[in-house]
Amino acid sequence: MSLAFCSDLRRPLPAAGDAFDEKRVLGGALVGDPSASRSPWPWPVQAVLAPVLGDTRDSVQERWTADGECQAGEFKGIAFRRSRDILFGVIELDEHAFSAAGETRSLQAATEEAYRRIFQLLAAQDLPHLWRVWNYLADINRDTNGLERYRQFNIGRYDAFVAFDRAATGNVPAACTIGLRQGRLSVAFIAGRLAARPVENPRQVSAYYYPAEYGPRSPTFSRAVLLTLPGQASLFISGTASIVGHRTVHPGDVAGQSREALANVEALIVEAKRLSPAAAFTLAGLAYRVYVRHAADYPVVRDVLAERLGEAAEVLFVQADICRHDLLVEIEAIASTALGSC
Ligand code: 3EB
Repeated sequence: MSLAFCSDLRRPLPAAGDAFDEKRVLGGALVGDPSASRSPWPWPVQAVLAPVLGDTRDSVQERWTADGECQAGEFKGIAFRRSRDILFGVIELDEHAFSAAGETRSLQAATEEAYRRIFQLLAAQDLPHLWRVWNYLADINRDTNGLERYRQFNIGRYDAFVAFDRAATGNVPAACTIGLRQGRLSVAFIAGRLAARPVENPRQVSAYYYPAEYGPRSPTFSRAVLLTLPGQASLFISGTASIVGHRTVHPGDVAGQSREALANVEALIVEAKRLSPAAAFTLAGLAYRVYVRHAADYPVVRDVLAERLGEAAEVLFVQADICRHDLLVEIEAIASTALGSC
């Protein structure tokens, strides 16, 4: 069993139509303006409609590949593909469809429904362990009905975990939850037969223990998860920001926030190596997706990262909103060097 990540950020991916490659593809993402390349791929793709920064292309494609042949499926609006041991899926929901009479928090309802369907699918497919989730929603920092939309999202996510008797602390997936200008609620995920190990950051309060000042329900995610497959250790680092303890640090200082977020990523690598001493994770060897709130801050963020990671690191910069209004940058990463080829 193996899982590989690849991106066309630095070199073109094998084209669809290559029969061998296609069979092993689980799914992927298209980050940027999708108009040029409206999913010609015969596998589930999460469209992340957010401007790509610092690249001449309008969009970048990413792909997850398994070591064996995959089968496609559809379940209650979830497009998925699975190998024997790993499943990638995408669900998009129109929250307006959840604004039934009396239901004022339609995003919360849509979120709970998306996660309920995911948990039903994973049970039906007998691949119960949710490893990594990518959440995108419009207007993440806007208040509606007296509660910020990110906080509504957190209630819906939490309620679904509890409704399906899943742990809401400890053994929870790695995740990111990011705001876009428009579009439906979009949730992509990777799950599998084996449990991944959660990794927490000693510099931060676990998100699932955040105090109530950040919302009525805490966010349900791990700082990272470590996946140990035969001959392979993979690390999924969640969206990581300039938070120490549970507080935002360096408000208004995008360079300071970039350095602090990197220090948090580094702390997670140290933790991951402590848990899996044989794994060769390095800061420069990860594949990054970096969300920058203000496009004008991009050169500062790029320079701070280049200073720490070197110019050769694989970094995709995207303009998007972060879940706290005072956060200017968020960094997520995958240990792609430890993964197989695709
Ligand atoms: C933080 O550390 C920053 O709610 O799924 C990072 C990663 C953040 C995931 C989520 C939120 C989430 O709290 C925000």
